[in-house]
Amino acid sequence: MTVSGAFITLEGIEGAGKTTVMALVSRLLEEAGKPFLRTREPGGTPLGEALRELLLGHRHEGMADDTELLLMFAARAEHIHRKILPALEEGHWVLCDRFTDATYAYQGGGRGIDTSRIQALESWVQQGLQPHLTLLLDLPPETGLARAGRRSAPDRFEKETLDFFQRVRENYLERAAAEPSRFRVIDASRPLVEVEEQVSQAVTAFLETWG
Ligand code: T5A
Repeated sequence: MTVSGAFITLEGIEGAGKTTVMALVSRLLEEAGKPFLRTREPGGTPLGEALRELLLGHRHEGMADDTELLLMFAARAEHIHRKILPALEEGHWVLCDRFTDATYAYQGGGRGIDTSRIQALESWVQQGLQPHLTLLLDLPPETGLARAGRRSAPDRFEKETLDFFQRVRENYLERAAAEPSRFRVIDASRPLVEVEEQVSQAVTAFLETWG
């Protein structure tokens, strides 16, 4: 696989501000003259969006943890083959709202699925594909859930306990500490203008190194 574009992901618990920050990163890439694809997980393709509805909606409340994990990777396989790899191979950048770090954080940290099973699926489905830069918007779950609650009715994940989101947050932070060259941890508890400043610095520095 030959790629010239970079693959950037945004991560964080609910209400961390990923959607809000996505607009800023898009603007920075536009200003830098980088053609890019903006997408999200689960979703990003017609089949992926259909799987997203099954995963986030309330029709299948008692879904088994393994089913949830496999559906996340089914949506991801479709996304990688139909959208992400073709875009990267054409030299486009890819800006994605969540990727596999979310699986480690939610299905691993949150649900308690063994990491080795997630790693096996990751290696099968991704064949070595990894983000080049991951912006982790970090904040206490209480703050994130309050923000998300003001925005819309809770989806199937947003109905989880505070404890669940605490485990998700800790898992994200552990991953960021283990891979400091890929992750930039943003303090998302700060007012939006400060969050945007942190993100802007991180993306500008990345653009300089990528060329
Ligand atoms: N999932 C996903 C898994 O379990 N495994 C996986 O492998 C994957 C890929 C997806 C769900 O699927 C799960 C995780 C998720 O539960 P989603 O829609 O991608 O769901 O994610 P959400 O986190 O639900 O998206 P949200 O829209 O809730 O959160 P955002 O995008 O992080 O937050 P945003 O930008 O919409 O902001 C929320 C509100 O806060 C305000 C905004 O204006 C908005 O009103 N806000 C701020 N307010 C004050 N100060 C700031 N700094 C603010 N930043 C934003």
